[in-house]
Amino acid sequence: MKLYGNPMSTCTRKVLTVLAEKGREAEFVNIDLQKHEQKTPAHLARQPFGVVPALELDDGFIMYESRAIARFLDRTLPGTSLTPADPKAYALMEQFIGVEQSYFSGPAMKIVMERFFNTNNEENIAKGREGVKRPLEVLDAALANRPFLAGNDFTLAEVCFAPYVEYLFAVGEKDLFAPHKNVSAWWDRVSNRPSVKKAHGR
Ligand SMILES: N[C@@H](CCC(=O)N[C@@H](CS)C(=O)NCC(=O)O)C(=O)O
Repeated sequence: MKLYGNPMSTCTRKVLTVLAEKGREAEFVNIDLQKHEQKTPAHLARQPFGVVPALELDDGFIMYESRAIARFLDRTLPGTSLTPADPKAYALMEQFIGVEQSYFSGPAMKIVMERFFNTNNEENIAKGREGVKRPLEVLDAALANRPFLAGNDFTLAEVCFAPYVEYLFAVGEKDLFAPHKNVSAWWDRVSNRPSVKKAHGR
């Protein structure tokens, strides 16, 4: 199995987290985003939108889209499932993956990009900070009476949120989390998980 990705990429990190949870390694093929290797014909043949990651199985099956890959690996690799069997917990997991994708990661990355590349456009940062406010409030309320977003267990919902939260802390935005005690306690649990540490190069 080959994973075409970049170790700094949030989307690649979701896939790496699932592999680490399952105790599996894929052959990692580094796609250099600075050199635009994601736009080469060879990579476009695996990922027609010219981004990472893409997964290639030993039988030649190729797929892309980080959340789809995460679900596929969780379903096919042996080990503890990251998808709840209980239908309501499953619904909550999918709901929060939707929250991450639709409301959180966009504004979070707006902040991260400005800080990470030192462009520091304060207008963009303010928009990003405003954007993540409501999702963080919603997460905080959800985590008031359970340790993880879908219930008692770490699931693909945490896998999907972790790379963006990791970057917000890495670029010094920890004050965003200070008013949200439940989110802060949750992040303590999530960020100390060996799979999350490994996927994020810690
Ligand atoms: N929806 C895609 C998004 C992939 C994506 O945007 N990847 C970023 C890195 S996290 C990328 O390759 N950026 C390089 C570019 O846009 O050229 C997924 O979840 O896999």
